[in-house]
Amino acid sequence: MKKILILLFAISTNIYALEAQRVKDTIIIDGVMNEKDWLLAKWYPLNQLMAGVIPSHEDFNGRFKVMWNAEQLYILAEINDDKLFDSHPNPLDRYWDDDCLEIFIDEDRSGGNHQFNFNAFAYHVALDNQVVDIGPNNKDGSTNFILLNDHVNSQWKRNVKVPYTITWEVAVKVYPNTFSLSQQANNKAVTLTTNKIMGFMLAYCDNDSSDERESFIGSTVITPINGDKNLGYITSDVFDTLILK
Ligand SMILES: [Ca+2]
Ligand SMILES: [Ca+2]
Ligand SMILES: [Ca+2]
Ligand SMILES: [Ca+2]
Repeated sequence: MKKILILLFAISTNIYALEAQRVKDTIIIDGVMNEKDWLLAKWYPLNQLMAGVIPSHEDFNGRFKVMWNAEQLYILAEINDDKLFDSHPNPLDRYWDDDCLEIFIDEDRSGGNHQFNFNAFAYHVALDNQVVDIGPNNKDGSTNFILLNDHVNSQWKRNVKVPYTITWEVAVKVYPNTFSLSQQANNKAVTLTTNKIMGFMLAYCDNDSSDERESFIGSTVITPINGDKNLGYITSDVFDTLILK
């Protein structure tokens, strides 16, 4: 009984939420983790399989940190991937089947469907640092893949020593659900503040040579629906909670 009460308390107060510490100085997005600020943040694992096969440690392993200031979120991802693979030359073509870092953000933590709207964002950051999400359908009903490169600034570098770890530094502007493709001039990122709560999830699509991605691994425990855990691109209900400290 006591255990159940503690669990209910934990769920209701989100003590298991991810925490982002505030940047005190400056973080330079250059794929080099030498800022003192990064030492203030704790590592979170990327170890929850959402689709494909469980990778071996050599195939893929990763972890990340999150920080913030008024202008943007900062993400540091350390990725070990034995083969970098980008087989689709068009950045808008099946980008999820190439290696990419995927950042899920629900600014107001509303939850709900975001697949063809901006209730939440699922930024796919490709190896060329271009950023793709899906907007409202085109007039002919086809899917509208869009580049949102001005939302996400990222750089990555590989270490020169085995296992040649990738350090991927990212700055993300946080846009509200009022973001519009037709009213671009009115789009404004929100100013972030202490104690703000957002929906958040980080993931990596690992493909080494296959037609479809081999493993899709995220930060969040997802309860499967009909055996399927790959739900984050459809609904922000499955995102984690991120608290700005
Ligand atoms: Ca840096
Ligand atoms: Ca791999
Ligand atoms: Ca939302
Ligand atoms: Ca790979």
